[in-house]
Amino acid sequence: MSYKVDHEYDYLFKVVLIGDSGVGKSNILSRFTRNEFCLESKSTIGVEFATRTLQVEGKTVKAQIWDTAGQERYRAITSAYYRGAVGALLVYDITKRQTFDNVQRWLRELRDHADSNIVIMMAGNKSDLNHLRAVSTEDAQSLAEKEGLSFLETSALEAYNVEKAFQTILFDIYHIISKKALATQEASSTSVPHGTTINVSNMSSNTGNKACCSN
Ligand SMILES: Nc1nc2c(ncn2[C@@H]2O[C@H](COP(=O)(O)OP(=O)(O)O)[C@@H](O)[C@H]2O)c(=O)[nH]1
Ligand SMILES: [Mg+2]
Repeated sequence: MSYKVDHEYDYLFKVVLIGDSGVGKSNILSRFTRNEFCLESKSTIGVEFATRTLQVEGKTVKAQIWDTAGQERYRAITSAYYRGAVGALLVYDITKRQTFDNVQRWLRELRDHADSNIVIMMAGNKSDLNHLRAVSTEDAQSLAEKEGLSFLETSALEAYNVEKAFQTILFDIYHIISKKALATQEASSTSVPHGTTINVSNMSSNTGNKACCSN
């Protein structure tokens, strides 16, 4: 008799989507995980999370990306949303200045609720609407530098830089994790052995996906 051990990935990384309502978080997620885009906003019907598996430096990484179901509108995101997250994509809308001004508020939220080593990428979404631009790339770049964030402009509509944004986050997380693992190995080979758990893959996945776009 044989049995199959379910090891379809080497790492599972939880990444949260945050940012004001209407900036395009759900569409960034559907673009990345299903290559879909919805023109109408369906902010009340959100997914809990969606996953996509990809290769990072020869390892199979499963990205579990969490989306809000519109709670951000009421500033009511709970700490459970951030629990276990190793990455965050903080999205604003390049055509709405207020959504960029609120980036600081989202960073405070991350500081309060998320792991201090969380990898953060800021994304200025809707780059296809350049004619309506209200936030310059330079302003965003200097904020990103000041706050130590990665930064890209994206378009969920045109599938521009969405893939790259997630790849960058996952790559950065992978590097932090593999450095930690190396440090642990070195420490255990030079001193009394002790176990260290790198907590990246023990999130429960009893919550299911709900479709955002049914078309
Ligand atoms: N032009 C354009 N519209 C977008 C883009 N991403 C999202 N939208 C639109 O912006 C609205 C809000 O998107 P949604 O993903 O629901 O935002 P969320 O509230 O942050 O999840 C919807 O009408 C989308 O069609 C984009 O890259 N370009
Ligand atoms: Mg949404």
